[in-house]
Amino acid sequence: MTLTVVEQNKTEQGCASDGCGSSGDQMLHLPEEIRQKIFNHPCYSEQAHHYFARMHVAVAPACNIQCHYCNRKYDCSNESRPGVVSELLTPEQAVKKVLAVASEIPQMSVLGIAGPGDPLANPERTFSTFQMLTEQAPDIKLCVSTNGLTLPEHIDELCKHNIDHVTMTINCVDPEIGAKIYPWVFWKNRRIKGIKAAKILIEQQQKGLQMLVDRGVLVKVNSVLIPGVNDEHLKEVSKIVKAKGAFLHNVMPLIAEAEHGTFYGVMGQRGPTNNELMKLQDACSGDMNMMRHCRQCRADAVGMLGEDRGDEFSMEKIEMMDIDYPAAMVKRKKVHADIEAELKAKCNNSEVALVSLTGLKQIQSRPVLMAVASSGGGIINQHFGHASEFLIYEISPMDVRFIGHRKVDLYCSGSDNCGKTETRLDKIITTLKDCKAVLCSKIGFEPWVILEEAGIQPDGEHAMEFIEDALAAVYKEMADNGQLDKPASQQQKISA
Ligand code: CLF
Ligand code: SF4
Repeated sequence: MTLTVVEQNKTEQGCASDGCGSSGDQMLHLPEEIRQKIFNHPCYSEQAHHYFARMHVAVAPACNIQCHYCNRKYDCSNESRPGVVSELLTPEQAVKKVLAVASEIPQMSVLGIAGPGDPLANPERTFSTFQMLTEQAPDIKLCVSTNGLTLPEHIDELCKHNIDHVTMTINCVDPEIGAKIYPWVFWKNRRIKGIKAAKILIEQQQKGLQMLVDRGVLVKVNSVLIPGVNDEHLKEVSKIVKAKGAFLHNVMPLIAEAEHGTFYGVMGQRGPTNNELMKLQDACSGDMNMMRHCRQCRADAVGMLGEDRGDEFSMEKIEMMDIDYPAAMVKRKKVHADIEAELKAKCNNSEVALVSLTGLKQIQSRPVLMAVASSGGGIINQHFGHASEFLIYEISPMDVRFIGHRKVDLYCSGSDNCGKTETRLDKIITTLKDCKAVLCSKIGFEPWVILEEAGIQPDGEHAMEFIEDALAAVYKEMADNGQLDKPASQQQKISA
């Protein structure tokens, strides 16, 4: 059974809740062929990211442009948070690593090449890796991320390898803005600077986007939000790429720290606040599907989005592993089928949440934000003290909407750090200060009291429940207790 059946079920049952995945709305209107392409891709489907993992192999060291937010020593900021890749791999090593990870983590469904430079500035290494994987691991989706400069000349090769997911980073469509982001591009054996360089890059990106869409390849556009440089302009970018047929837009916050040695970092260019990011994503969402669950992964990331199990798969460890990939494929098929069955159960179960929300529609309750501690599976399964990030949802009488994640320092990271827990809790409270409640599997007495004093209701009552159902239940309880009362005239979308 495939997710398509699950999605059909949703339609038949009138299941419009995010209980069937926050991307449910996005998926419901999609043709069958596209749903098949995205249902197990953790980046293209918000729902899938709770269940399926991805990995990157760092085979592409060189780059053909310079971005002001990138330092060559660090991972490509297009797809990675700054941090040196642990090992640069040859294509042969990369394939070995992919087979090892796919055997050990059967829910790993996608292999992406995203750096540490630009994959298409290293075409031999990139395509040789894809070629070997197509032959040896046909059950793994292939994905690539690029700055787009040489995309048009590589489209035939990409299609030959059956790559139907391409991410392109497009930060602007105006060369004057581009000149503030890209000091140079390397084009036809020459280094070109300023507005002329940005113009070439923009033209190549737009041409590449059109060519991919014409061939039926799904394109996700990543944009780095740089306050004061392209913040307002990204709304225009979103409109244009949507009109050209891009499938998804992922607006990511600039990461700029002086210690990364990037131009922006050294010059003190700040990144956006949570609120600025949320506002811009909402402003763009009128025109296209927005990705809100990106974790800005490293170019050698392994595991579920938000986790990195790279250390378990160093080449030294992989050399010691005995990999039987045909046997692994049988196991992987079963695991993927089980996930689909679970998604179906979840979809049916979400009827309960729908009923709760429907009941609330008569109540003039305001939308609120709530935070959730989850380590995956779409359920509340993490101790408050073990959460390194919280998922943030907006709950209203109309729906439960995923709006992003916020990273925090672990509240509880072992006895050596016990003295620091107070400061950490202060920071967590600052990060979650606009949330009405925080749902987790368990929470200690001390943080409970302090959170409550800060106006954030801790909740450990919904451990192992589906996130959307639990949020709907807590919201209903708060509304019943009069904690959300507010005249309709004063209601306002929190993230608007
Ligand atoms: Fe990797 Fe990118 Fe493919 Fe995903 S990541 S190449 S589309 S498989 Fe995903 Fe990571 Fe965000 Fe990228 S969460 S940084 S969007
Ligand atoms: Fe760095 Fe990626 Fe920009 Fe190249 S495209 S300069 S690797 S961020």
